[in-house]
This record gives sequence, C-alpha cells and structure tokens, in this order.
Amino acid sequence: MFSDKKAFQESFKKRLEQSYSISFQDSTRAQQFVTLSNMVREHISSEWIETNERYRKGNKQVYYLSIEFLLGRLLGQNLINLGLYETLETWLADLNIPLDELEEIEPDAALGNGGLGRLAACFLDSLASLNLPGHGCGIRYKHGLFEQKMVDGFQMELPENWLRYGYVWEVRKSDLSVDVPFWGSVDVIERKEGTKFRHVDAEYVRAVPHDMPVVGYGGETINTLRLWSAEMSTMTPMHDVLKYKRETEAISEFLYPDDSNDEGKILRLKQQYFLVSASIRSILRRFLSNGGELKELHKHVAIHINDTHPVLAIPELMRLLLDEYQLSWDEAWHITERTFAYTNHTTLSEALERWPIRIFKPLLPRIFMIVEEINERFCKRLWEEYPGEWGRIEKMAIVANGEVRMAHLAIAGSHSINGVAWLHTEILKNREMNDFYQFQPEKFNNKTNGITHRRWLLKANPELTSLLTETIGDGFQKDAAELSKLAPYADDSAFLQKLWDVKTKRKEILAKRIFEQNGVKVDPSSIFDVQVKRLHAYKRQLLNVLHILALYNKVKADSSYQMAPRTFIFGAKASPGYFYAKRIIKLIHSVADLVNNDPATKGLITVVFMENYRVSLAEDIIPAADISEQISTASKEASGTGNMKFMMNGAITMGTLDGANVEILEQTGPDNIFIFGLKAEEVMSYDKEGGYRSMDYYHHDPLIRRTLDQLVDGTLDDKGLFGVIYDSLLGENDQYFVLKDFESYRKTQEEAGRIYAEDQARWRKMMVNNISGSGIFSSDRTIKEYAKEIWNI
Ligand code: CRA
Repeated sequence: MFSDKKAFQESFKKRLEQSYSISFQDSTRAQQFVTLSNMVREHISSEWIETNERYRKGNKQVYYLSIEFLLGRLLGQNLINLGLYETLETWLADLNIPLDELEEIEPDAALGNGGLGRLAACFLDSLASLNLPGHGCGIRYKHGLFEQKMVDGFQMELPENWLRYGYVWEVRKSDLSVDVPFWGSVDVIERKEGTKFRHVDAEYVRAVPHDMPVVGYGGETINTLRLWSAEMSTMTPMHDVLKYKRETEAISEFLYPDDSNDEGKILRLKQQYFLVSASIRSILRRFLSNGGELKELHKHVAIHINDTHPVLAIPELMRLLLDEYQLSWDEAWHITERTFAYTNHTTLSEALERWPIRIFKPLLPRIFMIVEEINERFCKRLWEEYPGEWGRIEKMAIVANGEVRMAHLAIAGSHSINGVAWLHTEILKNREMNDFYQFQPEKFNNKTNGITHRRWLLKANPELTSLLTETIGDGFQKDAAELSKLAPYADDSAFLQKLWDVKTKRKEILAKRIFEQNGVKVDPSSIFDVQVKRLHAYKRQLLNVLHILALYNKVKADSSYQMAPRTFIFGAKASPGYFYAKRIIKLIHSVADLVNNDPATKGLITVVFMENYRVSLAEDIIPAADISEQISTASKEASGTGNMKFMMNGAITMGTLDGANVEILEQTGPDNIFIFGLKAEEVMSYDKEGGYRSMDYYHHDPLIRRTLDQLVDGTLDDKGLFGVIYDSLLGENDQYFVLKDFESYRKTQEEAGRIYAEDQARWRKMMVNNISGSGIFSSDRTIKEYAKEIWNI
C-alpha cells in the first residue's frame, strides 16, 4: 500500500471517495485524516497478527496495568516509527495535502492527567520499539482530561470529547468481553474438600475491550494497548434499567481529573476494580488458551502495577486462583507475589490511597475477604519477625483503623517495589516505607523515569533531529545513548551556530502560535523561560510568578537595571476542585496583564499563559524553550519527566535538587545547569523539626515585602482575590518554602540572564552538553532496566 507512490495516491483517493461518497476535490481534511489513518492501521495489521503469533509461542509477557495512558496523537508518531513519514509527506504534498494539517485534525487521546499517564505512554513506545512483549491495560474513558478554557484569567473546564467522530486507532472486540461483579454477598459453602466461596446477587458490568496497536520503531513489533469500556451486562436482571445503565456506563465515562491526589469516591474504586478484574481475567484466559500451566504463571507472565490504583489486581488474581481454579492459598500466594511488581510515584501523603472499609466491603465483598486474609497472614509474619512490637505491626498492617491501605497491599503482594528517581527511592527506603524496607530490603529498587526520544525529539523537533543526523549520523534515532557523540561539538562554532538557528526557528514557530492564541507579540530573541506541567503548590509556579513580579518591581524602581529580555511561558491545568491552584492560574494572568501592558517593561518582560496544556501543545513548546523551570520544593517531586524532555531539546534547567534533576546535574555537570534552593534533607528536617518562619523573610527582605504586599494592596486586583495566596505564605507559614528559596532563585535567574546576554558562546555550549547528556533519559534505558531487573524478560 505504501511502497509505490502512484498506487498509494490512487488507492487513497479511491478509498476516500468510497467511504464518504464525495469527490476527492471536495473532501475535507478530516476525511483525508481518517482515510489515511485507516490505511495505516490496515497496513500494520499483518505485523500485528504476526507479533501476536510470535508471542503465542511462549515468551514471557508483561502487562502494564495503569489507570492512565496519556497518548496524545498517534498518526505522525506511527508514521515515524514505520519509517513512512517523509515519504508520505511528499506523496501527499503532490495531492496538495499538507501532512501536518492532517495531523492537526487528530484529537489528543488524553486518558491521563500528567507525568504518571505520560510515563505509561512512553513505556509502551519503548517496549514495542525494543521488540519486547509488553502490553498496556487501561480504561477507555469516554471523556479524557477536561479541556481548559480561560475566561478572564479563570480556568473553566469543558468536557473533552475525543471519541466524537469515532476513533481510528481502536478495534472493538466484543467477543472478548468480560463480566465484572459488584455488590451482592459471599456464600460460604463447607465441602469435604474444603470451604468454597461464591459471590451471589452481584450486579455485573460488562467490560468490552478496545485494542489499539502500539507501533514499535522499525515496524517489526506491534504490541497491544487494551482499553476497557463499561457497558450493560446481560447477566444482571433488568429492574430499574435506566439507573443500572447510568451507573454502569459511568464507570468508563470520565477520567478523574486529579493529579497526585485521591478523590475518595466510590466510583473511583469501581473504576479500579473494573480495570483489574477485566485485565487479569483476559490475561489468564490468554495464558491458559496458549497451553500455560497455572502453577507456572509467574514464569510466563509479569504484571506491573502503575501506582496503587490497579493494586486490587493482587487480590483479584488470588480470587481467581482460589475460587475458580481451586489452588491452595499457599500455592496461589506463591504465584501472585512472584507475578506482581509495583511502582510508587509519589510520597505526598494526600496521594496515598486508603479506602474506608464501609465503602470497600459492600462493593467488593469477596475481594475484601481476601484482603483481610492477606492482612492476617502478613501481620503474622511480622509478628514472627518482630515479636511484641505492636506499634510497628499496626503501622505496617494492610487493614487497620477501618481502612484498607493500598500501598501496603501493593508492597506485601509484589516481589519488586521501585521508586522513579534515585532521590525518590532513597526517600522511600529511608523514610516513607522504611519499616517495609527494613523488613524486606531485597524488594526495593530504583528505576529512574525516562521519556521516549522518538516523540520528544524525532517527532516534536524534526529541525533538531536533522541537524543531529547530519552531525553525528542517524544512530541516535534508534539508540538515544548515541547522543553522547555530540559532546565534542560543544566547541565547534559552526555547529553551535546551526544549533542556535534551529532553536531560533522553533522559537519563531512558537511565537506565531502564541500570537494566534493569545494575541501577544513575543520576541524570539528574548529568553524563552518555560514552566509547563500540572498546577500544584509543591511545583511552585508561585515562586516563578512572584519572581516575575519582583523583577517588574526592580525594573520599575531602577530604569538603569540591566536585564536580558525575557518571555515567561506557562501552561498548566489545575484539578477542578483545587481552589488554591486555580487561584495561582488567575495570579499568573493578573501579573501578565500588569507587566505586558506597562510601557516601562514593554519588550523586557512578557508573560504568557497558554491555554489547555496537553501533549500536542507540549510538542510545540518544549523545542522552543531556553530555560526549563523545574523548581519544586526539594523532596516533593518524585522524578519529573518534563525536565528530561526540555534537556533533550537543548533547554537549560533552572532547578532544585529534586527528583530526577539530581541525575540531570550528574549528567551535565554543574556548569551546564542552574541549581538553587534548599536541599531535600533540609526540607525534610524543617518538615519534621520545624524552625522555619516565613514571616522573617517578609520582614527582612524589602523586595519580598513589596512584592507580597502587591498581592493584597490593589495592584493586581481590587476584589481580594489573592488574599488566600498571601495567607498561605505568611499566615500558614509557607509550607513549600517559597520565601525561603526566593532569594536563591532570584540570584540564579539573574546569573542565567547574564550568561545568555553576555556569554552566548557559553550558553550554546551548555545547550550541547544538555543534549549530549540526555540519552540516558530515554525511556528505552528505563525499560531495559525494568525488563532485566524486574520482569525478567
Ligand atoms: N504527578 C510524580 O509526581 C513523576 C510521575 C511519573 C507523578 C512525578 O514526579 O515524574 O508521577 N506522581 O513517575 C503521581 O502521579 C500518583 O503519583 C506525577 O505524575
């Protein structure tokens, strides 16, 4: 289909006309997009079948269970991975169809909130590209993450609707549906052979799989992402049909718009069990139909639990092994513990999932029994290890104080527990999960996150990709470690000029988009200083915006103050119920209004908030950045992955020693990164011992005082909108150490601006050192480590 230009063009036109009964001349971009995508999907179908055949022959399979997959758009990426992008671009251009316009038609598949969901998507890409047998299991939310609309600086949330025109990449497989039971009760039947359990009077929900191909680089391997959709089951008797339909479909209706935060709603628990029950049963069915022996399951199947959301997979596998396949508890537990591995993504206590028994037990009666039994046996082992230490055992228990602690269940039921960056894993081992680490140190390990360089370099930044290819060859496209070949070019002025030109080109492209979307003219020769990520207090967008306001004050107060012109770019969604975060978004807008419209700072400071931050927008923003803001309070950001994307695109990190920034510093060396602020140990010791008084900083630093006062003195608004922010900093003693780190941040920013303006050679060199040191942050490296050290594939 794609081997001959003429044949392709003929068949493209013909299919388009046949599908839409419209002449090619009159067809729309949307129709052209759908036709092309369908052709691509059909093109890969034989490889997809072939991959599945290969797997049937007995390799160990990995299943990555995740409540989120933040995929973004697929057409362009699939074409790149198939090696077809450039060819089709020219063939379509002949027909007067710009390929990038077709790409723009595709809605982002936004089945995730942020880092955790995007990580899952990068992992899928790496698994397939490394020809590893790894598949995703998730939920086919009808509505992905809300669309953000800014109205007068306030965030409005609109329902997202990616399935509106149907979705070209999925294949519905109704025949593989599974019925998932909720509510009801458990019959205990005493038999000679032992006690039997039967879940009765359950309400069933039908889980219908929709499979999506995951195209690996080179096109040899096509793995599967299976997303489950909730529908009515024929197994539930039909009283109050409307209520049943509503409640059933609600399960896969919306993605929870929370990031590092748990809503604690019953629907969320339903979603979790729905995902795992359907997934585990389909995994077992496939394993058994290929002739697998249940007692050997862990030798042929690895199941990964992405954070605690899918942790009920552990009792669900136990349930199946015990109730349906009649294994003994010890046999079942032996298999289960060896099958599962768990990744922790956060130490923030508000994100630790705990379910009240009063919700859990009635909804999942049999699963609750099994969790209780796991807990009893686990506590017994603890008792043997730590006789008499009631306090310790109570702290480590899975069920206690009327709650089920999901992280403890994950730890008890998995053979591997990993954090997502070196520092994060150390914090888990030495603090957050220290009791468990002491008990079973061998289970704990680190797997520093990564990003797929195929999307974040090859796809997002074709200009840089070409330059790199002409400079160091195309080996890095397959193996990102080869980016290190760029290191010698840090002193090659001809190369540095070309790199600069590429960056400038990307800044011009972004500037154009900013003008179209925001109506703000930004200067591509100014420093593009970017912070894009979810809005969260610990990520400290507030530190950034207060610094901008302070800078503005400085320029206003002293017209001779020298600074390199800067464009501050923000993008961030706040969880709809997170009032404080939404207020910070408003603050960014108010500061933008003040600064952008003041002749005194015109051309020097520009502030832009780009609406509806998402994967496809990130692909335009990140290649254009000069400075990458990674300024979380040290110890709070588990890893971060945006930091890696920026680095790979030649932006310089302005960061705290938090998450993976620590490892970025290790790669670049201290001369190629801007580090400031408190260290993790310092933050943790303040958190524990106290001793920080934010008010002191207000009193002793006139710039801080002047800037904070503007939050409440009418400079920014006259309705008292920012009182809550002012109070969080002073009244509530500034939980995230914004004021404590302020001066250090300000100075480091000043230093960055000075180098950019006065020592361009140095800056360009820094860019090279960042790109050449970024290969280790490819998710291929991460996935190879998971494969070897956790999954054993
Ligand atoms: N919010 C962490 O906070 C990390 C990603 C992926 C997060 C990030 O620092 O890079 O996971 N944690 O590991 C999370 O979602 C539930 O916890 C995130 O995306």
